[in-house]
Amino acid sequence: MFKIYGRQNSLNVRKVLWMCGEIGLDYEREDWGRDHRPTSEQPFMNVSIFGVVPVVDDDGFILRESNTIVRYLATKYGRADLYPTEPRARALVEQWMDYGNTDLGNGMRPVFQGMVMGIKPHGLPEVVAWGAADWNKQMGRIDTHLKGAGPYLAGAGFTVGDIPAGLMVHRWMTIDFDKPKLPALEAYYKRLCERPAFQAHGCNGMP
Ligand SMILES: N[C@@H](CCC(=O)N[C@@H](CS)C(=O)NCC(=O)O)C(=O)O
Repeated sequence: MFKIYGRQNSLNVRKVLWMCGEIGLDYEREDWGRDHRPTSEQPFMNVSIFGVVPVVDDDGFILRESNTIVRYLATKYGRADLYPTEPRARALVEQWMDYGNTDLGNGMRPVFQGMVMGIKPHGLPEVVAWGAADWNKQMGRIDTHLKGAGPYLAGAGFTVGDIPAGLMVHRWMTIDFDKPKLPALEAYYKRLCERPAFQAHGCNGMP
């Protein structure tokens, strides 16, 4: 049985849960991380010394890094529709995955940690203001991209490239702060919200 270590309100764990839903993979999950058992406890350290969730155990094969786990599942289950094998098509999907984990998250972190979690130093007003401006700028770029492409980030079909960024879009839509109107982004979010696996692990009431 595929086993997932990690709390289900973690954005990175949600990527893996969403992917399992997309491919219909059964799993068991143990709560680890914030507000649950700390990842510094020995049973978790025995699985991963890195102290972050998610970690998965696929019949003894231990893997961490949410994006890597998502790609591993697509490859293992032969889902070239979600993760193409043709080099250019694959690179376009990976481009969105990398962006979703890097530039798109820089502004999100202070906004989420400051406005939702109340964690310092990100909670400092000037840091939150910087984060909001940067996050809005990145979302504006996705909106512009979607106007000339889409309906999904890498083109005509839903791919794993939509998973990290899709969860960021969900969080951006959910947190109440000053945001520009971005119609193409909004339409994209609505499209994602039609997917049962995203309803379960994306637009499910958790930011
Ligand atoms: N690069 C890692 C980052 C993992 C990460 O930062 N996970 C956070 C939750 S989103 C975590 O474990 N936080 C500590 C905790 O929950 O105790 C990945 O993508 O899997």
